[in-house]
Amino acid sequence: MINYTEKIPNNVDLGRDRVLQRALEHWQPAYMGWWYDMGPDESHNYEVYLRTAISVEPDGWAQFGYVKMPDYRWGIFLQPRDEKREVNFGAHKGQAAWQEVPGEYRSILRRIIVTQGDTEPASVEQQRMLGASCPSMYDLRNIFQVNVEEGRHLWAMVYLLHRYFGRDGREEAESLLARRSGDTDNPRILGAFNEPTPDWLAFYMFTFFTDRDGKFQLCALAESGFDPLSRTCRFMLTEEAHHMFVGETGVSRIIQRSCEVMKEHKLDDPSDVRALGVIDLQTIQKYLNFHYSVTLDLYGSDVSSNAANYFTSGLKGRFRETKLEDDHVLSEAEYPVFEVVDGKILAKTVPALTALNERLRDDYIEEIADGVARWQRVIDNAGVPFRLTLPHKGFHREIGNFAGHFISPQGEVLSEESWKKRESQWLPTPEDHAFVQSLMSGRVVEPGKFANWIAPPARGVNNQPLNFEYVRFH
Ligand code: BYC
Repeated sequence: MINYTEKIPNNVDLGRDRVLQRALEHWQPAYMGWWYDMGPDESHNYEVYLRTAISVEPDGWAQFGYVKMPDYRWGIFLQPRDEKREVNFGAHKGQAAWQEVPGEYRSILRRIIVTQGDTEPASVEQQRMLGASCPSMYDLRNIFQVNVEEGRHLWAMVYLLHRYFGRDGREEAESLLARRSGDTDNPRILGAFNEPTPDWLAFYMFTFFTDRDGKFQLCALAESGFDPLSRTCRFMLTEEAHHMFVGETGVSRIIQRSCEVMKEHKLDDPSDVRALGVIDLQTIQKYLNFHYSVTLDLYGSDVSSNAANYFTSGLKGRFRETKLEDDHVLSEAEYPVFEVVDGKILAKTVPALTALNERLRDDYIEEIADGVARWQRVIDNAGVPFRLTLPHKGFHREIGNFAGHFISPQGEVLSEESWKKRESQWLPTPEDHAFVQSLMSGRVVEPGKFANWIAPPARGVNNQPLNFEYVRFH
């Protein structure tokens, strides 16, 4: 029997909600079973300097201390309710925000919540072997922080399923623990969450690119007229920011270290750079191309009636919906999308309502471009003549109008044959992966020490020094 207020910090009155307690009595042990099987490998006895959210107050959402991860207090938090909140877009604009699920939208709402929820355990599964090759104790602690918070984000979606969707919700919550990233019979729902995350460069790229899809999708769901979903996503966003920080600074530190070595030894040929035990910038560009293109697919088709329905129903809004100055109904508005016609990429105007996936993807691309520009500054400051570029939106896509076409990073439409010939210049090859992994053959865990291929961060976690014992192994 679980002691709810002790074990599960929450602001949803769990101590008095018998229905929710009964649902969790079954699910919580299954979740722990999943964590033992699929959570970070061999980590169960480590004590990790983690932040735990114990309330939504400013001093409650980031409590730091040593925790064994299976004892992490996965909590259930919603941003406090605004009694005056309304549905802010779509056909129900102006109605009071819904506190219960509108009957007619039950199944599509459940589907959105399940799709969101499915990504959270998937990412933990993708990252589970990385502890064995961490570049420092600081980085090891950070990946564990990301993992426990993805676990909490699963709890957040499961709370909604249990509390608002009855038996169907309980079944979906169980299925979230049954699917497995990359499994051929029972894979995770969305493409990028079935790709392996085989090394730390891939991990940082994933948290920079793919966690940022998480941010944009959560922002769109935070606009939802279904108030509990909105409030849940708002609180999740506070945690998501740290995951993107880990990714951005991780890649930045790798670039910095490579540039330092290139400068010191006055060389820029990739094989010379590799010989000195750091990652050449060409390989970093290839990883960027991969993670960016795979993540662009996560936004769905450029023209989507699903997306139009989600919006018109008031379930999923646009990025910063309430800050946008238009009618929030989009009955007349148009939006450009691209398609490949006779070997050319042409813009085509479509009803904005159907182009909402594309619009969110464009908002995302804008933010990504800023982050890549910050990486470029690290290269420029080192005086290394190399430019990191974002590939064309159509490059290496499997979902939407570009799927089935062969677009180069520069945006040329190629034949399959000529694209395939150059693929190894654009995307990481098995040899590139083998090289990156050869640098990460063991873990670096002496406090204050960092692997040769990455620079130390500017500062430690929660004002602790860099040589702080972030993980105690026993
Ligand atoms: N892979 O009309 P369309 C995060 C399917 S990440 C495979 O374009 P829609 C996180 C689609 O399901 C954020 N299948 O799709 C990050 C549909 O199937 P049916 C996760 C795909 O519905 C890091 C069909 O293709 N949250 O939080 O407009 C670590 C037609 O599609 C994919 C969400 O995604 C794909 N990439 O848009 C941890 C928010 N894309 O109907 C966590 C919730 C599409 O033919 N999800 N399909 O069976 C949604 O809003 C929508 O489901 C999507 C897709 C935007 C993803």
